[in-house]
Amino acid sequence: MEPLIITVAPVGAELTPEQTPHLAVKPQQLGDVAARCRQAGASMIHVHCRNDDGSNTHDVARFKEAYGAIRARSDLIVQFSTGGAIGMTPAERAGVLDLHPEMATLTCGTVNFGDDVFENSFPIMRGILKKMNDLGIRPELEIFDKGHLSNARRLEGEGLLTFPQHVDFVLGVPGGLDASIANLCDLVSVLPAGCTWSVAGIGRAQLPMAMAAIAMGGHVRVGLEDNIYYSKGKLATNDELVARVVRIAGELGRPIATPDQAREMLGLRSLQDQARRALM
Ligand code: KMH
Ligand code: ZN
Repeated sequence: MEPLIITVAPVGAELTPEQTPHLAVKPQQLGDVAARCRQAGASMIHVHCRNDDGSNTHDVARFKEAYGAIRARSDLIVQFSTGGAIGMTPAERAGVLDLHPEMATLTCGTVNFGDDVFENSFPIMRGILKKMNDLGIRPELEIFDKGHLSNARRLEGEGLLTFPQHVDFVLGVPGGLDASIANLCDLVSVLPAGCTWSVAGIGRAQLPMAMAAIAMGGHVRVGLEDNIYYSKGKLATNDELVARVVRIAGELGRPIATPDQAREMLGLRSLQDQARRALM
């Protein structure tokens, strides 16, 4: 079976330091999480940043520090969030692309998000995607609802996106598509040919969605951004969540992708190639 790409999403934008002591707030803490998760079997990290007081920030300098701290401690694929937090402007969300991360998310439509609205109108999506295209940054398409795939097809029709792409199904957000095996199978059945996909189940759906993806040949996202518990009432660390996926994949005979294997599978440049280009 194809090696399994495990993405860790350790920070997110909604989690507060009061909810868990394991939230990485400072860039050095993010570097530490990256090292531990790499050791546990992750090949990609999805990055949000916080100020020292735990509040959200999409400050470019803070992301630069975080990128440096992650790279100093690991060879993980670094994927920046352009979703940010509710209330951030599109320009703020896209500003971190100037740091040339290897990948960045593109949420493919507006979705209710608890009592809030996570706004991704076509003008917002076009703006973020154009910037990614100009800078040569590969998107990961975030799909919170089935119609988001139709939106991605529309962006393809406008010439802003070509398929196949790497897609992440975020299932179980209150306001988005429920996390169920039936919904996951339905989404996979309408994916454009050749796409790779992962699933991020929210809350207690994280583990069953991961198990389904391993069995179906998809890939997995885990981490505190989506779920803070290891089991009922027991807080998790990010590396514990990664390690559990590795164990289950082992039982199912699915090998784990190294970051460089994952780069090859996703059509990204190797770290060596990136370093060579940086010197040119
Ligand atoms: N925090 C959510 C509003 C992403 O990172 O691309 C958006 C989010 C998606 O987390
Ligand atoms: Zn995110």
